[in-house]
Amino acid sequence: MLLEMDRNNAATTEPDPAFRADVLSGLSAPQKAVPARWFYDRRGSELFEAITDLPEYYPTRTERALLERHAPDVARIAGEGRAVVEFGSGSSAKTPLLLTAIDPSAYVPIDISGDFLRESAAALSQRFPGLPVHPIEANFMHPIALPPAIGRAPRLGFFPGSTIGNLTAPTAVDLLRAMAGTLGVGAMLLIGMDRVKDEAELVAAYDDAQSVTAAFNLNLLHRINRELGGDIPIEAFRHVARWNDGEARIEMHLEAESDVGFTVSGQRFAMRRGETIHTENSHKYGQRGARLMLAAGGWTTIAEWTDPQNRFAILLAEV
Ligand code: AVI
Repeated sequence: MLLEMDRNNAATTEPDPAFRADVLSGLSAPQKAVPARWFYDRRGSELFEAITDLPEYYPTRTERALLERHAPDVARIAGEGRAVVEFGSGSSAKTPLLLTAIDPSAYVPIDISGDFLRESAAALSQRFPGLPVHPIEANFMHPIALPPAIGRAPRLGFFPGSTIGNLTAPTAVDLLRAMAGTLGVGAMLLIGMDRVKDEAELVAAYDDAQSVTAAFNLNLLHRINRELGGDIPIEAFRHVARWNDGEARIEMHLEAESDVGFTVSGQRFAMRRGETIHTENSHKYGQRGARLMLAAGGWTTIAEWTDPQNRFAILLAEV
């Protein structure tokens, strides 16, 4: 999964103005915060891949098992011959499970990172010879015109990984509406959503024993220092993952362990000991909450599958 690739990893390139603006305004707010999409430079993407293999991080393997088991059910309900449109396709790691079952008329992966997108689209074309693959490099938060070459077959959107959980409810609803706009009349959507569960299990998934998630979180400070000319003393910060029960979400923060001062892009910032930079929300959903959010986004849930421990769900919805 990759929301934002490292277009600015090299110290020689100009800083991304959007990254700079987000960091400077986020560090100036009373509760300091940097949007989670900036985690995914090259190192951050590697660390995220490592997270998905951790014993504590159950979502990836649970969703994979659900897709292995229930992709034929999806095919039975959705019917064959749909064009599959994957949002934030990244490495398209789970896609073959769906494509094998559904026998699509075309596959349209959409991702903001063009290089990554083309690489994984080429790999998929090799694996499914004869399947028309039309990668689109775009931000899927807004409706996107699909290529006319995919014809008028109804579409099946695919949004795995509980990536929706990284958005607040209003943004998630906007995204679901944009997806409905992109996919058009008669569309269906297969979406992965993480479940509310025992707090200890959730916190462990975001604060693992090997500290890979800590490295993922702290990598954001390295990125700020490298790309925005910062001098943040990274060793003065620690990774914190906490459950916010009122919002039903895991929050990740970077907490200052002493009073610190630093400069980013020529601007001075100060933090008191214990003060945090909020770096990520990962919302979890009950059955009702998941369906309500889909409904607010214009989708009616028509089927839902969970694992025996009800850790994760995949939902099939129609417009
Ligand atoms: C990408 N996203 C769904 C992950 C999640 O679980 O919220 C990102 C992540 N952050 C820490 N661990 C994984």
